[in-house]
Amino acid sequence: MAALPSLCNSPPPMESQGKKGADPRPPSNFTDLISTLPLEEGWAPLRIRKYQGFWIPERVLQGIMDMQQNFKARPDDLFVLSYPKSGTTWLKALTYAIMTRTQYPLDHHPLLRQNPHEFVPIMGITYAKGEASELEAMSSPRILNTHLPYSLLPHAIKSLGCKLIYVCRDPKDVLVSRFHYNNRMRPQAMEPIPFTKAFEMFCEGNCPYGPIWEHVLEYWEESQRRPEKVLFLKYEEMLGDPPRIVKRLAEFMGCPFSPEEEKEGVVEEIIKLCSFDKMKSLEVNKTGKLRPDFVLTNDSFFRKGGAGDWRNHMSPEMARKLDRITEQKFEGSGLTLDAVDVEAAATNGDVQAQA
Ligand code: PAP
Repeated sequence: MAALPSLCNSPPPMESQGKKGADPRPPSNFTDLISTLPLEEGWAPLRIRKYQGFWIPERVLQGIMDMQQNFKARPDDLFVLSYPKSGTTWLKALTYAIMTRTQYPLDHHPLLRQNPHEFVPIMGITYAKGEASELEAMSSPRILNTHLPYSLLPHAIKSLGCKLIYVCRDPKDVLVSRFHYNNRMRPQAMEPIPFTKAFEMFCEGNCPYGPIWEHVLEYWEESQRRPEKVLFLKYEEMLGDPPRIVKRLAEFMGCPFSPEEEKEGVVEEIIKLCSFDKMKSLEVNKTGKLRPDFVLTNDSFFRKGGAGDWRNHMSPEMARKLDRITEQKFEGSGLTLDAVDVEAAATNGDVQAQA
């Protein structure tokens, strides 16, 4: 296999990085400020607070404020960004597999033994745990993740011109995914959130990291201004043409596939390794947990996959209402969510994530 450019040569396998345990540096104390921010409790057990225009889960807010002030970006950092439940886990797996493809044979890849979130840490949670030193201990180039909107990213990420990859998804499927994920967080004694209530909160923008439309638009606009630094992807496009997206990702990351790699089927191997069915079938993703104190097991990241599950949850009126909000919010931006393609495919059954 041909030698790869630098970004792909020295991967950061998290399994061997940093030491576990608390960061000796105490997190900054922002609790007074946090208690004054507007609170939404409808997504219990999550509590979300409105901070700089977006609803951020209270449990990570202090970590996020700490991160905004103290995160030390490196010019070769790569960021995987998304509104939650938009395809983050898949994008993490793909970027990590692309970056490390010469270090590990794809049939013995670490992604077969560990969940993608272990290789691409969620920065806000790491800071909230007081473990920022783990990020500092990672070797370059790092792949890092946050659900923060563009306007709330630590300034250094922008001023250093780090590369950003954003994935968005049809808001209707995002809501359905969030609804199930949130209900799984609830202790058994708690009634599930009724879907109609989740729908209302989502439409109001009162949803973790919401409003979704402003979140998506901020990255969309930045990708139009700086296409060489900000890659904007759609989950439905990833489902529709994985080879094109995987090649596009590798080019953007600075490690395109060589003609030999393409001939050897490396692109297809990566797609297969990171596919929904493969990931869901792995023992670590059936029973494993990201951390012992995390409420959910890894299987909660692999529910159904694909596009169009909103049809099983929403009336046509609800779907039209949500689509209308999306159209109004995106009007004039040049962004569409390819609702037509998804519609067409969905008439033949849901668009399923590829095996
Ligand atoms: P996160 O924000 O908690 O990290 P995220 O990975 O963004 O979640 O989104 C989860 C969704 O991606 C789930 O959708 P669903 O609830 O509609 O099923 C999950 O099934 C889907 N997903 C996870 N991995 C893959 C994959 N490899 N291919 C396609 N979809 C995937």
